[in-house]
Amino acid sequence: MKKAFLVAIDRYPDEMVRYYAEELGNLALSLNIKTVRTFSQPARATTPAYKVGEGKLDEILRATREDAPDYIIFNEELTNSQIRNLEDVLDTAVIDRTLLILEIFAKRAKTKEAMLQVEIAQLKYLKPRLSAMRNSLEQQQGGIGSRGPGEKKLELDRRRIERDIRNAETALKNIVRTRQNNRRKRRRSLVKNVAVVGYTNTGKSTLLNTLLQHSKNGREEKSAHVEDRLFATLETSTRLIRFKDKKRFTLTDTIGFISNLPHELVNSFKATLEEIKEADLLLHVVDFSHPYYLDQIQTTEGVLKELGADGIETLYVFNKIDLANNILPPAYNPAVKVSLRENQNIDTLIEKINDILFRDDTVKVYAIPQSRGDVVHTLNEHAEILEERYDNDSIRVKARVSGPLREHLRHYEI
Ligand SMILES: Nc1nc2c(ncn2[C@@H]2O[C@H](COP(=O)(O)OP(=O)(O)OP(=O)(O)O)[C@@H](O)[C@H]2O)c(=O)[nH]1
Ligand SMILES: [Mg+2]
Repeated sequence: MKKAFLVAIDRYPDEMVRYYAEELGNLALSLNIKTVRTFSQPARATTPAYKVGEGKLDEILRATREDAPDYIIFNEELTNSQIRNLEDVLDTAVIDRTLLILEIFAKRAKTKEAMLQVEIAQLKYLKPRLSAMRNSLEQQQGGIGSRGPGEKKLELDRRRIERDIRNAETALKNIVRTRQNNRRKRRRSLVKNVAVVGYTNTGKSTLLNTLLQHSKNGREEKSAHVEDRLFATLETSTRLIRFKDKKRFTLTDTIGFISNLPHELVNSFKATLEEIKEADLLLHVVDFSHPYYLDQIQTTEGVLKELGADGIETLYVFNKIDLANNILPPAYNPAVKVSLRENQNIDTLIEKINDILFRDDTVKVYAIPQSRGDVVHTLNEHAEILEERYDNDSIRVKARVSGPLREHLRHYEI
């Protein structure tokens, strides 16, 4: 296992700095990098050349002589010249939070789509930092970096990077187009869409699995991967959920968010996260046992805003009440408290989802010509049928129908 020093820039109250440093330590750990020392630097003493002040730089330098870390990891993004200056003085590879997160995503990405998105984000991060990254993470681990000294080589690499970005973007566009077509088909099928969002490791994939267990077709659908680590999920995946009374909707599990999520990543994942924008309802999962759950909610809402997905109706799911059962914060409403792992309060959760998603369902009567078996079929598929009888050459159906379905069948309403 490699060793690292962490450097936290102190912009928050003490306790919170410690927590964010711990989160950074966990991120490093998922790349098999162990934190051996943590330094914190008050924000007011930072300098443009080194990020840290000179006193702190000296302290870190002395410590590197004792511990010889493989990396020095900063909790904030660094510029090209800061990385170069720091590496010159410290003679150790310097990594920032962004590069660390990008590296984790790169390691975990499984599908072609996720891999392309990460590649684009990495290249965009790398482009302005080419000259500084000579000691960086990927070089030692055989990742994407291939840079050498000398401006001439550098120019060449920059052009190559631009070309690689363009190629990856084209490939991604093609994949995304296919997904969009599939989504459009779903739209046409009059099924509502629900997206699960939230900070990483809060229980989003567990929520998908829990709802699948309560779904009539639960056994036919594949469950999601759950793990106690940051960024266990790196791709969006969608399942069909069927409750009683023909109440059906699609449920999409998404990538978790984290504070200071790199912009390059948010941008390149925008295509995948489009599904959030098109959702009729967001289930915002919160780890209620986390000391900074309120900050995590704000981080998540910040990213949603960046994606243009704010303003979508949201049900807050305060999870892990088996660990901590707090009083619900009134600002986040409607909300439900659950333990997804211990199956506490799941009925209430399902009831609330139903209430919101199907609240505009109303009872209508239709007269459908017998020749239009397809229309009767649509009703049978999507609506709760209350009464059905033959009336001369038409079929009369009384059913509870959703808004989009009402629109679709307006012609037959009586
Ligand atoms: N104690 C407790 N743990 C839970 C509960 N729900 C989920 N977990 C655990 O929390 C961890 C993360 O769960 P996931 O469902 O993978 O979380 P996620 O939000 O999908 O995480 P990412 O995909 O990494 O963003 C797992 O170890 C779960 O078993 C709960 O109600 N109580
Ligand atoms: Mg997950």
